[in-house]
Amino acid sequence: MLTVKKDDPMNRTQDLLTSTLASTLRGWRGTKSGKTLSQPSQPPQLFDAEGEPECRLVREALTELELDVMIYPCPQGGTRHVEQLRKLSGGEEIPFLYDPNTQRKLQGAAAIVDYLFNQYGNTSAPLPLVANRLNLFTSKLASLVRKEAGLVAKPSKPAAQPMTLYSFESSPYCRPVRERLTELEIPYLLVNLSKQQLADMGPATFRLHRGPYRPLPNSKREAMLHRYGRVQVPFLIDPNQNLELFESADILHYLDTHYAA
Ligand SMILES: N[C@@H](CCC(=O)N[C@@H](CS)C(=O)NCC(=O)O)C(=O)O
Repeated sequence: MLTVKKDDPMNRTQDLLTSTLASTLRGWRGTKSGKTLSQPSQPPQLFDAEGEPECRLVREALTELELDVMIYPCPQGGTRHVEQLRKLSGGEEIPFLYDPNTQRKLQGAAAIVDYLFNQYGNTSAPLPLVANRLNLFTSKLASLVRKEAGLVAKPSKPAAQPMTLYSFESSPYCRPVRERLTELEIPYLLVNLSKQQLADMGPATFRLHRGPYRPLPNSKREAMLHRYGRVQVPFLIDPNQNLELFESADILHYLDTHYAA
């Protein structure tokens, strides 16, 4: 049983408020998607930093396409994935996407968002998601309200195997977890669990529709419900410690306890 020390309630409230504000500044992009797409046989690899404005636009597109992706965090001052990034891209700039399914390599939010929609959505990127000046500006504002969170590396111990995080981009509870994974340079499979219907709306404990919760058939949500008994994000799986954990405060405490140096 994991013992969990609760964060200072004031800090926690402030954290959730600014996270909600960040999502509001982006108009809650990165919340919904259509029906579950078939996932490519290997997840694309994204070299990312949670607090970096261009990276946010890429992750919003990934949520709206409901695509899973391997995240290699590259915060400022980080070292763990820089060599891998340099080998693939020839430089150190993020966001950078490598798609092992097509061998395509893309640099920058504009090229990546465009590629993802064409390749996996069979359409062009909708205006609210393209990396134009307005979207970059509001993404910068979202980063500003989160200050340096998810941007700068902290001393950390390596995770031998990548973790898995169930999340969706705009979730105010998931953002602090993704920020911490970035700061600790922990690679993870980001499972995007977008909202696909009215019944998915609202917090897990207070859904906006009445009656038992029924995710769309053959969706990732349905698979999660069957496997783990509930659909709630964030949900972290750490194969290194054989651990599965709900609740953002518990996940943050766990990461700090086991991986911060
Ligand atoms: N107390 C939980 C709250 C988590 C929560 O309510 N997450 C929302 C997303 S922001 C959720 O899972 N909603 C249900 C859904 O997306 O189906 C935590 O801190 O992790």
